[in-house]
Amino acid sequence: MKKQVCIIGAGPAGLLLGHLLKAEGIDCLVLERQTPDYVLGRIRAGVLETITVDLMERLGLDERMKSEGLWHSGFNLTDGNRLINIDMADLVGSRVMVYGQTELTRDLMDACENRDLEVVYEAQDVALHDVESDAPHVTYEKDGQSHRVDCRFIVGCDGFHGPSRKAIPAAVGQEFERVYPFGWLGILADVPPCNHELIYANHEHGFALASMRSETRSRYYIDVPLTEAIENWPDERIWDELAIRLGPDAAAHITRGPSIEKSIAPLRSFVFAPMRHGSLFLCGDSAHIVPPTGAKGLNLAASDVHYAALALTGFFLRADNDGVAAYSDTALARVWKSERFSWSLTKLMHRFPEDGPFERAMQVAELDYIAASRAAQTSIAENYVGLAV
Ligand code: FAS
Ligand code: PHB
Repeated sequence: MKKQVCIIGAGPAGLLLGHLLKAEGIDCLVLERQTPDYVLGRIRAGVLETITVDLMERLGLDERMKSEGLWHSGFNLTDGNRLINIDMADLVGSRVMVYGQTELTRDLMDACENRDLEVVYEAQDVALHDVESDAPHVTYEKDGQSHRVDCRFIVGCDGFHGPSRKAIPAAVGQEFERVYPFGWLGILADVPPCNHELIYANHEHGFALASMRSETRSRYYIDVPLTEAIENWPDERIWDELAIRLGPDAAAHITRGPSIEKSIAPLRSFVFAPMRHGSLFLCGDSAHIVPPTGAKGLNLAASDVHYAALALTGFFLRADNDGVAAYSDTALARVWKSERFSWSLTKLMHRFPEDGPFERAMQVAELDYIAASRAAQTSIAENYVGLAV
């Protein structure tokens, strides 16, 4: 089979890119190892920046998001003694959309047929070949048959554990990493949220986040040691801990209920450079991971895809190679700013085992400063809604 672009991975990055390229008439194919249900079964992101909303709008795929999603013009930081509201609408004239990654991925999946975007699910043993040449190819197994896709470019949208990043020689690639000493235990429950906006809490018991998927479905997180087993956390124990960590005001509004999903995700900051090598582009979690505190992971995948689509459209429609040549630096510039913001919010709102009284006093002083400074709040708001692409 011959395609202009072969995309590996049908998560949000792969599907968004597939739609953007098809919308420009560029012939592409998406290869996904899992089934559609498996991909939709992963509960991940919940907050969308302007860039992600704009891309869905540009693709004409924003109808359900606009009707079922929630615009949030603010969010909150608390350390039990106070609730600091970051009013994004007032501070930077912008807002975020609360709409689950599952729903966004479903909208992208449902629109594939209309746009004639071919996605091969359950494609096994995907392998990349000759990525340093102008004629790379991808091989995969499907239903016991071997398949080969010859293409001009390969785009690795296959997440942190996918094969694409590993196709870049170690001598070329550089890795930057910080692994955090805790994970996020998240629960999803069909109960109304305890607040109309998100609350991030730094409590002596640890971190907590009150988020949501709708006005009847809530998403909560607490941090737990990385070694923690989910079996040790029956629902009631999680609700008790949330009531303590979120503070008395929020606790008074928590509606308890059975969890419909419960999982622990490790926290990591990770960047791989370069994000293009020869005819291989990397987009999304295949090139970088952020701790979810800044709600940046999915949105960074969207901005990578935005830059990759511009570069590939320039190449195929205008024989312009500048975008391809500049892709890695352009994408990494925004990645590093989001990595910094996600790391700084994680440092501010979590208790690190190695921290002593001085570090704790620094957290309190920083929250004091944020509570009193419009400039500090504006900086946080500007980063949370998403920096310009
Ligand atoms: P994905 O991992 O989503 O998709 C990669 C795809 O490639 C998968 O479908 C996988 O099956 C496929 N694949 C892998 N190997 C393959 C192979 N060999 N062959 C073929 N296919 C292969 N981000 C936010 O912006 N906001 C949040 O609120 C937020 N909350 C989060 C909460 C949690 C608990 C977690 C874990 C993450 C959160 N994130 C959040 C980050 C998350 O949303 C990711 O950044 C996002 O899924 C990245 O999308 P992709 O790059 O498409 O990678
Ligand atoms: C979520 O709703 O899943 C969520 C929201 C904000 C974050 C992380 C996760 O920072």
